[in-house]
Amino acid sequence: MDLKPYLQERQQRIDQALAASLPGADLLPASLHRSMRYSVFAGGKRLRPILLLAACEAVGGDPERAMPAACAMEMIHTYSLIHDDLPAMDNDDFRRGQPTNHKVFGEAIAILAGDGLLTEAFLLLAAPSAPLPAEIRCQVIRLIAKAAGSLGMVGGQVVDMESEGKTIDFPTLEFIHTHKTGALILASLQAGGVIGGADQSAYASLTAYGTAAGLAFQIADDILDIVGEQELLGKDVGSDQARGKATYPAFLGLAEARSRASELRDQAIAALAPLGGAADPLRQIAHYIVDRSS
Ligand code: GRG
Repeated sequence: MDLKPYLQERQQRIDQALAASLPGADLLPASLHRSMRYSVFAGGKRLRPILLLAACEAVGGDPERAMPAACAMEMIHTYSLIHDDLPAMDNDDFRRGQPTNHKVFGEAIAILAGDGLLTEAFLLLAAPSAPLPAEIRCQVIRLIAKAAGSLGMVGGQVVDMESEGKTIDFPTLEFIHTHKTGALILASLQAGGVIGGADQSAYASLTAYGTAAGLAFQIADDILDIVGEQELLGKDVGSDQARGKATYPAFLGLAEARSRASELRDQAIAALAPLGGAADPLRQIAHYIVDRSS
């Protein structure tokens, strides 16, 4: 299969579903809804929803049934980026090639847009229009909530903030990476699997893939912060070093970090063996995660 058209087609379908799911830009309060939509449609890669749909398909499920969960995942991811860019956190001016949300709408609306997106995601997951049995729906809500909350992404963000400018050990670095970034990626795989009807063995394959791919993604992100092109990334490069952030390349050196990312990619792909050809998109996405330029 050719990954580029596959990704483009998925991005388009996800964008359409997101546009239909989010409150309209003219709905009151329009400032808030415009701000939520601004960041959601600022040009993200849609990696997490694409993984969620691909995981559903890999276990023989219908990806359309997984679309509300895919949109919810992108809303949560976008909220995290809006909040991460705030002056109280990374204080970034650009994201996805556009001025950050608080630069356009002001800090208070940016905070509330993040809150709105997080809440909207769970509204979507709980909505009766989502074509899922109640038990599956609850399982998906639980695993996404855990991944996004203090035991997952938010917890990873806190340890990351508290580690800035300090010397940390390697297990702490891995904790930050697996929680701040890895948790949502892993939950995307698991949620897609649950919606697609994965049995225990298929769920274990997706979990192993998601764990390895999530860490590989963050290592690739660390590497891009050093060698990436600002124009392609849509954000400043070199910011990790400027902020004294611990990263894989800072710990291992660039070459070793690259080889660790490749190792994790191979581990992720190996974990998919029991799923056969239906998991081909996930295999290709593992390559893309490590070799991407943005
Ligand atoms: C503020 C609660 C809270 C959490 C923030 C995810 C996160 C936690 C912060 C983002 C900081 C960051 C840039 C981490 C690096 C990995 C990452 C999540 C990159 C952005 O994800 P992409 O590349 O972005 O998938 P797009 O724009 O393509 O969706």
